[in-house]
Amino acid sequence: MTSQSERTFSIIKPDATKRNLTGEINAIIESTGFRIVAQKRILISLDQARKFYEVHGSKPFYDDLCEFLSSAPVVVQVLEKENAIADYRKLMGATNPNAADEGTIRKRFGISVDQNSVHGSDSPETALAEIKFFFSDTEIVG
Ligand code: 3AN
Repeated sequence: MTSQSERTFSIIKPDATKRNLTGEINAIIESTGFRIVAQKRILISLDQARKFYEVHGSKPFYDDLCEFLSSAPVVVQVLEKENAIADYRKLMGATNPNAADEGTIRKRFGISVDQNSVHGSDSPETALAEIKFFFSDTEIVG
């Protein structure tokens, strides 16, 4: 990783993997300058999902969100690029696909505010914690 590079954590969510959109989403990610430096397709347990989304524990949508994330396979990824965290948030678009800008992943593929196809870290601290949650150092080969 060069000194200017930054890493962010991404999830291609169940609504997208079910519709066979992994390749299309990855093509967008790569064509906008991100390197996918680690990636695996996994089934997240309900317990893991609850831990991952702990910060939303008090929100009314927490239970549904955790059930959704563990309802079908997801693809977890580490993306690398200069300014990766902010740039991936921009590429994903707003949480609600209806409010997302044209050309964003959520505008293109998102179904609803919960089934919005992708997740991306929102800060350097979260990115580090989220990457560590799913990947060991030896799984990130650059
Ligand atoms: P983002 O993923 O855009 O950073 P967060 O972190 O506020 O959004 O919320 C995490 C996830 O919780 C969202 N990706 C979405 O799936 C779900 N979520 C957020 N707000 C709502 C809501 N009002 N109703 C249902 N699900 C929501």
